Amino acid sequence: MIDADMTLEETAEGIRSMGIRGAGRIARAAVEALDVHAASLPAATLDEFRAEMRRAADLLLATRPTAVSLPNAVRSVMRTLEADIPLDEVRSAFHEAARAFIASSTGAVDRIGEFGARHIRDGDVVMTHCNSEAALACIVAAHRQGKAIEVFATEVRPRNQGLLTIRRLNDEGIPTNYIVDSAVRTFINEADLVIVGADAITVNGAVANKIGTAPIALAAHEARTNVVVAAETYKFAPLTTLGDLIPIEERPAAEVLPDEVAATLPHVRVRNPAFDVTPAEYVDLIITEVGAIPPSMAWLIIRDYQGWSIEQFHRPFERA
Ligand code: RI2
Repeated sequence: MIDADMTLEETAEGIRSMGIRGAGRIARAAVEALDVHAASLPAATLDEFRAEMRRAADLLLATRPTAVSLPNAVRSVMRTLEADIPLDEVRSAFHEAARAFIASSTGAVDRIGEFGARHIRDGDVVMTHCNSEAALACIVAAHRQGKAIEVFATEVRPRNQGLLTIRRLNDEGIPTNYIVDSAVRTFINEADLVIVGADAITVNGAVANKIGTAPIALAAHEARTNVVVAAETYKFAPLTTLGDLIPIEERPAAEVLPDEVAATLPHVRVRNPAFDVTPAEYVDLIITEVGAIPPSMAWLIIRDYQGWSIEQFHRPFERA
């Protein structure tokens, strides 16, 4: 959901509470919020404008740590503030960059769908996990091409994003099996292909995605079922080239166990990581909007499509 009427604080809270979720949607919502905020800022000087926009960017960046789409998107628009030009021109350059990011982000999902559908054959059974617009774009495009496909979609404890997925699949008229997360190994032999999204992809091709993705990839590996990751180029994490790790968000315990139940279990600690990391060796292909690559080529995306270079390291926001 991108809502131009939401304030910066409302968007930040929406991302934090997962009312706005999904790595691509988070990125677009953050950029939209910055764009709206920039337009309403009464800043008199360029320095004032930059300072307030940095505060706004920091607020959004602090919401969720794992999806690298968020800092990548924020960085891509905040770069326009570095130009040494009059305030009015900086304002319009920022606005243009924000609109361009949002348009290219939605365009990327369509392209991924187009490319990804080519990997789904008539009669295939596809397993997916969580609710990824990029992964769903592939599945829906294959279905719209007239291929008779069937889907296994997981429930996705504890936030049940699987419900969003099965609603979408149902609306498209795609035959779908809804399974609990722990039933993945039971059904993996019925799947021809696994397609999932990504929150972050490291320079060595490892994929951070919704918790439960790594066990699916492991089961798929054992069953000799291909695992395809559908991810826009801005899901690749440039700072992993410098040795940074992907921070894995651990969300509130109450998402797993109600507080009143937890209160009766003083020796029990609930662990609730929102993501896990699938090693590159369990990923067959990453489909981006610029084509499909093996995970071992992740660095090329960071270098050639994000324009990442070590010089940027010292610029403002580069380590946001
Ligand atoms: P798209 C989601 O995270 C899921 O992990 C999903 O696979 C990933 O973002 C990518 O989603 P969450 O926000 O960008 O539900 O492909 O924690 O929509």
